[in-house]
Amino acid sequence: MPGDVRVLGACPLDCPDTCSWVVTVRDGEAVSMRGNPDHPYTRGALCVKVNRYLEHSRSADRILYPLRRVGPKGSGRFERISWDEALEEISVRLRGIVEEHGGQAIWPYLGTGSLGYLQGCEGVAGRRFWNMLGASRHWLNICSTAGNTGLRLTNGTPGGMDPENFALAGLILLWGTNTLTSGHHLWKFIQDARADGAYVVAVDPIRTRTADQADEHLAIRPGTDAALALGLLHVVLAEGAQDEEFLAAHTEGWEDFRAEILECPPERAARITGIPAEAIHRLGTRLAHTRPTAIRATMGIQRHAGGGTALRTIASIPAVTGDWRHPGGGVAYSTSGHVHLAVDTRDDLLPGPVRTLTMTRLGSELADPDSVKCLWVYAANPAGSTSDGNAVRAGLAREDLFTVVMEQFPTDTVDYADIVLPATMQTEHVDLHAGYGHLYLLWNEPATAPPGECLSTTETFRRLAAHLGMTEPSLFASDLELAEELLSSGHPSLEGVTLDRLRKEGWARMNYPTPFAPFAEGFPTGSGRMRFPPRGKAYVPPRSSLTDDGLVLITPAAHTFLNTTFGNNPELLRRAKDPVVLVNPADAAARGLTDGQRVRVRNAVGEFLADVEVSDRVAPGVVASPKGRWPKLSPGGANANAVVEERDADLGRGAVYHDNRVELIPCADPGTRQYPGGT
Ligand SMILES: Nc1nc2c(c(=O)[nH]1)N[C@H]1C(S)=C(S)[C@@H](COP(=O)(O)OP(=O)(O)OC[C@H]3O[C@@H](n4cnc5c(=O)[nH]c(N)nc54)[C@H](O)[C@@H]3O)O[C@H]1N2
Ligand SMILES: Nc1nc2c(c(=O)[nH]1)N[C@H]1C(S)=C(S)[C@@H](COP(=O)(O)OP(=O)(O)OC[C@H]3O[C@@H](n4cnc5c(=O)[nH]c(N)nc54)[C@H](O)[C@@H]3O)O[C@H]1N2
Ligand code: SF4
Ligand SMILES: [Mo]
Repeated sequence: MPGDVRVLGACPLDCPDTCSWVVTVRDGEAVSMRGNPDHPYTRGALCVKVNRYLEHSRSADRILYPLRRVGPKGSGRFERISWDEALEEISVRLRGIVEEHGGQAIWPYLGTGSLGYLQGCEGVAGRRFWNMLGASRHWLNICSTAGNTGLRLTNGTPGGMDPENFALAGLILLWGTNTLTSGHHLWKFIQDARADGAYVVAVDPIRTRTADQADEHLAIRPGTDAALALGLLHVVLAEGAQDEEFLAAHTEGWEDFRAEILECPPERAARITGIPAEAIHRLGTRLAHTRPTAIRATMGIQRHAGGGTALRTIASIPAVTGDWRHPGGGVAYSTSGHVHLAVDTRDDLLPGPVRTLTMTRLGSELADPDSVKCLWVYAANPAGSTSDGNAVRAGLAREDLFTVVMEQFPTDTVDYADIVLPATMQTEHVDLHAGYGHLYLLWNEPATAPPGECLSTTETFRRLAAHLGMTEPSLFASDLELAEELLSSGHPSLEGVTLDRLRKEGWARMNYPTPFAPFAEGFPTGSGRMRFPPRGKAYVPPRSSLTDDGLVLITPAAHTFLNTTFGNNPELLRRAKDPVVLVNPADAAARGLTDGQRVRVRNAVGEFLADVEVSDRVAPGVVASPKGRWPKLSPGGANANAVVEERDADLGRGAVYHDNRVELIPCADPGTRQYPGGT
């Protein structure tokens, strides 16, 4: 229509694809949003979730004004207050807490609701403000840290292949990743490779929709991937297919690692992984003779006791085969390691050394009444997304805890807040983004004015700093100044990428060659050499392997939600139906369970309710129930995190969402449901 304006933006969600979107604005209203057809990775498509983003931004339950609690904690009863009242109450409380208990009694709990460098976690929004108060550090370990740490130990960086180069591969391993659900834009590149004859293998305990589309599916026992990697490499060595030249020039620790491989023939790997030895042998032979081989592993694979090591050992494969020489060969986990924006958290503003608090330990940390006095939650929904949901809620219920939540929607976490601050959504604020599944930077220009009195994260912290009488100039940098600063690192990958250009064009590829073989000439490890796992450190078994009691629960990405984001969208909830737990026919029969029957999924830490879906998509001994449900919108008022233990993975203090044992108990009381707009 004449007068329509096209505004370019970026999807802020925790998804590797970081799509470029085009919003059409008519008379100040956003009337449509679609994937940018000009963006080489987005290629015109968003996804089933974000296709509803505009509708979601206009939902009736959007939080539009600052709120103060009037009911008991957890009740979600609030009264509207002004921003001035909210800032005043917060200032008084924060000052009191700092004076009485020290700044470290404040926990700034930032999640992955936005990956923005201004508004979200990639730029650690708010950190300069928290440094002024001497608040505790926050370790965002909930998502990818075990794998990141494993890859840093191996390659010096979590960065690896350019996912676009999957189009060049002859063999593709989709290893612990559900591409068609949790980052589907890679699929087009996989299909390009297939058109040229590539063979695609999915390695996943679940026969996912991605596994359905692969040429072969290996149903691995959860948490045993490193053993599979060793078994495959055993075959590569037996075939004499190791790249001696690459090994000599670019690696260290090969002799030890070689000995480790030789101790794990396919038969041994088969016993550990549950994959038949012949299948390991066949795939090992393919791997030995197919250059380039591309491996896609994402975060699901590292949510186990040995998850960091799994990435470390898998990342050793292309160093043995020499795949890193070739574009289209190697491992793609997260391209974040290739992003060199200048994030300056100004830690020099801290009054002294401070402790670090770990996201997945929220429940136990809050259980200590002397530790945390103020919990400040932003872009996070811990009551729905964090381990040991019951402990989290018990902690949030503490009367003496001052809880502030910056939110867009009335989540379970919001229900426990003392003060709620209304937050803008992506179409209403400025941001700068980099994908973790591609090599582009994206600019997000706001398409509309914020509704009600919503403020962006940056603006909220600027107002707080002013209200507290702070004068440090860097606390008041404007969004555009912050963006300029981020782009000013001087790193060669950013040469020619200016703010002007980003604002005009919406996105820019970082300066990496096309095609890209990041480690063809060496690794960013200091020595320049890739480091194989030391002797005895190539496989760490999952916790679930320590006992045979019960069933191993995997809580993977839901197709219709993004973590708990969209968990209140009526249409997506309708499509998702009631929570299910996939159970193998043998396990169902052993427990007398039938399809559709509601069960308690239970262990020592808690329980949630789900309907049994009898299915051979999971092997005997494994059950699966997708993440992302809002507890208060679920039968029984709990989601899968009620049975996830507070425990760390081997590296990076990663979370263990897929490494818990449960039992299924028939449920006499079906629980209540309160879906918005439902019955
Ligand atoms: N639709 C949708 N998309 C999402 C998300 C979402 O919630 N919904 N979440 C986003 C987030 S937060 C992230 S971090 C990313 C990446 O998140 P993903 O890596 O996609 O995470 P998961 O779905 O947990 O795991 C991927 C696959 O790994 C499998 N898996 C679990 N344990 C093992 C194992 O031990 N070995 C192997 N081989 N496979 C295993 C699971 O069965 C699952 O199919 O996805 C993002 N994309
Ligand atoms: N059982 C189980 N649990 C899991 C996982 C699993 O595999 N299994 N995966 C884990 C993973 S990978 C992740 S990343 C975490 C994610 O866990 P969280 O970081 O808690 O992310 P979400 O659950 O999506 O909640 C994000 C909230 O931020 C809000 N939000 C979005 N944008 C903004 C903004 O700009 N400003 C403000 N103030 N708020 C905003 C959204 O409305 C939403 O309520 O969940 C983890 N939880
Ligand atoms: S969630 Fe992922 S696939 Fe969907 S629009 Fe956002 S970046 Fe794209
Ligand atoms: Mo994540």
